[in-house]
Amino acid sequence: MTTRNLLPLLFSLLITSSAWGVIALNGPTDDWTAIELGGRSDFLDDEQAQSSAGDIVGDDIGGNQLGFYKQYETGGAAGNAGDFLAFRVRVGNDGKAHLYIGVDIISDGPATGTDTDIDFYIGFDFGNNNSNQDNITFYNPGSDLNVSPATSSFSSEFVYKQGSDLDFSTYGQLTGVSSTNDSALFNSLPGSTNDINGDGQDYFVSFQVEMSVLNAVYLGMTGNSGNPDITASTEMSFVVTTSTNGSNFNQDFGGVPKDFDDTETWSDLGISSSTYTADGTSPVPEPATYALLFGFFVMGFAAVRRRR
Ligand SMILES: [Ca+2]
Ligand SMILES: [Ca+2]
Ligand SMILES: [Ca+2]
Ligand SMILES: [Ca+2]
Repeated sequence: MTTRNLLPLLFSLLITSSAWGVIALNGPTDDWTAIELGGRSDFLDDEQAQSSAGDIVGDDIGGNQLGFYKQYETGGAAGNAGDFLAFRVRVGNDGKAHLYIGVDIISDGPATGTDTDIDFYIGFDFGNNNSNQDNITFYNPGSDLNVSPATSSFSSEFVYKQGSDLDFSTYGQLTGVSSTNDSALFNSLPGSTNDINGDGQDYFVSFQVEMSVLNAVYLGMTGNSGNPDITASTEMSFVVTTSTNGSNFNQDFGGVPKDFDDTETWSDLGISSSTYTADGTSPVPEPATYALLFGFFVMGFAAVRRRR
């Protein structure tokens, strides 16, 4: 299915959305689920290109001001109708850059196992000196493996929202970090700041997409039409990157410092996020954790039997 003949489908989805779970994009971080990348937010001032824009910033593990968040709101209708999935990334300043969230839908791989490639990207062009429109765009990965920074690219795209749309601010916002949107600042937590990397006020890049559209893109544009619908309980993991040119990943990779081996896979680099359900607020336990829990259960059962 090409991008063009996907449009009528998306349009019909838009006009049939009856209940709306729109998310307040500038709400406090306490309303969001903080997600670590490689066990942290990211490093500071670790951009690849000669530009200070697009630096993903945040506290180390366990901090109060992390760099990457998600949020889910159900529209109350059947299935994913009216549901929204939102992302928020903290960047060092409001310079012009392009943000990409890579999404791997878990367990849509070959029957022999779980795939680890990125199924699609959602991009947001931002920046207060941005002469282009602040589009929110879905991207179909290119024909490369899409399992590492070096093997990732784009092919087709579908522009979801344009900066000129009258309702754009409902879908995408670039807002300075303040006590309004950062709960650590609001609560005056020790060490909290609106400028983690020391170059002036940090900014939140926040955007949301309707789950019905995300699902239509996943099934249609990316050629996953044989797979189940993406719903609130669908498991997924994320990578976060920025770019200064909008055509390849040339700036910051969430979770790794400036110098790293970009031929290593996202998972070997440790910068794929943990797995979350679309609406999850904590990671899905990994199979090994289930095994450990089962082990404790068996041991506990044996202890009970011994006591009898
Ligand atoms: Ca960074
Ligand atoms: Ca800053
Ligand atoms: Ca996948
Ligand atoms: Ca980085």
